[in-house]
Amino acid sequence: MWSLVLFVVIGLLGSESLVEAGNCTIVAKGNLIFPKDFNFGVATSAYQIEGGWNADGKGVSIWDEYTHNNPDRIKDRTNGDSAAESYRLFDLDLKALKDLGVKHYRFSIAWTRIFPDGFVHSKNQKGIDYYNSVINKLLANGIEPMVTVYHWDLPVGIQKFGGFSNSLIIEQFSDYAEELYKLFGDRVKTWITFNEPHQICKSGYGSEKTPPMVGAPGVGDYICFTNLLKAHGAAYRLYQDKFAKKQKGQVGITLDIWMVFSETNNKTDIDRAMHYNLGLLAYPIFSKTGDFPPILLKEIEKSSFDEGRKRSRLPSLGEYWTKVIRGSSDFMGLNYYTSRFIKPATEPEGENPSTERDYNYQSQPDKNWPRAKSDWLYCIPEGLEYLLKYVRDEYDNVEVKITENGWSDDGELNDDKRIKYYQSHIQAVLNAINDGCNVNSYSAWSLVDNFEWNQGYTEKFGLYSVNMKSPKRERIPKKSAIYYKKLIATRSVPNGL
Ligand code: GBH
Repeated sequence: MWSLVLFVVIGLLGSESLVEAGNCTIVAKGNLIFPKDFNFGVATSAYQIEGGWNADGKGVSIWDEYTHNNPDRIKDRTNGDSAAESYRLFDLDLKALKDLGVKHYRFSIAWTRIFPDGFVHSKNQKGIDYYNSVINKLLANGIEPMVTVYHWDLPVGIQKFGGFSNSLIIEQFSDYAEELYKLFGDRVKTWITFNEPHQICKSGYGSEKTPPMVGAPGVGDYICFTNLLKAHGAAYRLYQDKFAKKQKGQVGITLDIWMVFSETNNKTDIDRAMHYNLGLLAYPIFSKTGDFPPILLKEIEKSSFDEGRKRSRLPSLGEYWTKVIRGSSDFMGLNYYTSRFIKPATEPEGENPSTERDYNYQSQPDKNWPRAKSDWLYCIPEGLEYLLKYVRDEYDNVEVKITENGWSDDGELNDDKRIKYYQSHIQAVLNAINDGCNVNSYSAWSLVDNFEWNQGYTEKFGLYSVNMKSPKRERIPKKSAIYYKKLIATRSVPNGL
């Protein structure tokens, strides 16, 4: 029923009008004030801001190793060795957070600061002290910590055993997560196990773009997804069994998704594409039946047999794990940045095999959509509204937190395009709420300019600029910081400054 309504809505708007509307603005619909229980915050991740890569007993992560060994793979040959120096200068971040008036701060913990070689016996008190101090200072200032357990910086000591290609990751990750619950769970009430499985698995295992550079398309990525889902499920159950009663927190996962529009408004294409991108991770956790979406299991098994394989490249999770993973999240974290138009491929897409070939759509932005500094990032706020409605209808109106959303540029202080992006996207969230979507949290990416992975410091996402020339790393508010502060204070979406 709901999906029929969605189809009609998309049908009515049509791709024509969408393209016309695709100018980074969106019309307000309904109530103009955010509900009382809706929270605004900002997000960062450890490797991208902390620096202090070997300070106080920290171990080496795959991003430390990768940037040190392959400087030419980073656009400006930089790394996260010092970054915004948040390890040394957290008080500057705290001041910015207070200035903004955020209700929560989403940050990640560097596994290698807690367990330098990845395993529990290598515990490092100084790393623990650092996060205790961050958490205590946040709480003392009325800011709730929202903690990502894993944001891509796997200890090299864990990668030695295969990382996410070995099912050992299930116990390795849940041992680490258990220690975090024990150490910080009296104060941290919102946990995110993994940030963006798509990036972890497709980039690092399906391709060689990021560490550990496995490069096994259509196979390595699915092995990684499967092990990651199991590790997530195990870490969720552990919290329920040992901590939930006393600590009363929530545990979720953050999925990254580009919304899709069909050039022909074909609902079958949209549904199939959404199962392939969001559903691959969301369906096992949030659907009524669990396991991977049936269409993926069927189609990928068939391709695998056609390729002469003995078994599917994406096997079912099986009875035991289906049960562990189904329902293993108290909310769905979503990182939304952008959207694409899709149409069925005329020639097979990508290498054989690969997730692209399994997906089998041509995917492109509309030529009128405004583009950020990042070549993949176009401003299309309609995508966020549609995504939230899609999740409402497909996943029984599960609780959603927007855990990232943001815009890149050269780092200018007069960042009017970033303001336009935030204005339109936060309005899209409010429209979705007015339409019954169960979303209660928004985190802007990012608090400060930081290390943008392979793009180094050439693409800036911060509300605050960081003086990278000075050891003091002064934070300077951009125009967008002042805009976001006003938005938070008024709990509405101001029309500019
Ligand atoms: C999110 O990824 C991440 O959670 C965050 O860490 C990141 O800074 C932010 O968004 C902005 O990108 O340079 O070859 O690794 C969103 C997906 C991941 C897409 C990085 C672009 C760059 C490819 N982005 N990716 S590479």
